[in-house]
Amino acid sequence: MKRKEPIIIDTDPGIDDALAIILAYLSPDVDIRAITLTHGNVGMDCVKKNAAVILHALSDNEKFLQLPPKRLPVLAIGASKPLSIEPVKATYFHGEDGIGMIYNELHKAPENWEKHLIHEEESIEEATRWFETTSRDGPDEILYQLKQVEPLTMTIVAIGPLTNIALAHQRDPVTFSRAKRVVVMGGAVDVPGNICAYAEFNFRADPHAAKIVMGTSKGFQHTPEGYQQRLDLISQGKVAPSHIIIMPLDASDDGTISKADYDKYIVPLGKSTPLYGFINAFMRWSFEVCADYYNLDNWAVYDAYTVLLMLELIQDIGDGKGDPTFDNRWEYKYLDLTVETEGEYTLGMCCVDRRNYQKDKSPWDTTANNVQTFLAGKGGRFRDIILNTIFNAGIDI
Ligand SMILES: [Ca+2]
Repeated sequence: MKRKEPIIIDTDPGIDDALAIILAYLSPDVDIRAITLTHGNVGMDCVKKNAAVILHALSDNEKFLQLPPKRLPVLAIGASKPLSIEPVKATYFHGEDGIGMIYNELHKAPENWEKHLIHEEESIEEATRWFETTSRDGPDEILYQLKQVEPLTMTIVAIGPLTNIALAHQRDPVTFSRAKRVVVMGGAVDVPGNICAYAEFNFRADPHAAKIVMGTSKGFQHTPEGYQQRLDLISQGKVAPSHIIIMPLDASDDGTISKADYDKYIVPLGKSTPLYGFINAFMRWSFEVCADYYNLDNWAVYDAYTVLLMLELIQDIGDGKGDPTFDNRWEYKYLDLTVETEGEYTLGMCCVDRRNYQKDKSPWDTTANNVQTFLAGKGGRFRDIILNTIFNAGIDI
């Protein structure tokens, strides 16, 4: 049987988080070991409910379609606030409930969903669970999962503010460096921000955490030698450089679903399965917001696009080899990139030294960060893969 990539998804669902989790869950190449929750688009109470409801829709769907059940992911509750600043939210895009105001009429949350989140709740039988619980918090769950697998084999997909990821690194940097890579949705490098003029939401929502996570890339080399050096350091119980990847707003043009495709492929599915009923309940909202707020007839699904990038990176074990066609599909650079944590107008902004002199020294620190930064994706595959993987559209790719 083909090896599945073990992954952890760190998330703040969130409408595009919902689609990202569903895409990862239905992709045959990955095994979601844990979902760790962070503050972000909405507060932790809504994040917990939305995560429970997303996983319930997936589990309900498996039963409805009589599919073999998957290993249940662990749902771990993480940071409810940023490291150093006051929380910010993105209810303007996601709705007050974080998922398109669905719970009053469009989609009922399962009964007792709150009880399912309580660890060691004995009244809930094993067979009726749709996720596993844990006494560990989000950062500890990340570290726990990384210890369960061989070094440099587990990917973390971070699609919310980076608080849990930064805390995991701070609590145990050696174990943290066992991650194969961390694929982050975040930042705005050469384009304007979204939550404010200069910053993308996830980096603005916890700039200190984003700076810490970018800093773990110091010394990273995407080469066979760099890969071997990381393995050697970990086997000696030392901290190894982390492979930090960001999918900033720059790269998102290709990660969209159009209203026309939504109307053609998704709306007609209605409530024909539990999953389609759920997706149709929240997706309607995103197209309304895109039209009303941004005057756009397509929706950039950043978090799900980040999952696509993660999927296309799987073949690369961390030595920079892997799929030889990868570079035809993505544009990226390795940047000494850090994040503004003090600015009055620029909190959460990506800082990159674009000067073409003084390259012997990083302007930010004694050692340069080395963040693999994706600046463009090509080919419109995202739309095809989403439509095929989730909606069985049968499009030739
Ligand atoms: Ca998110």
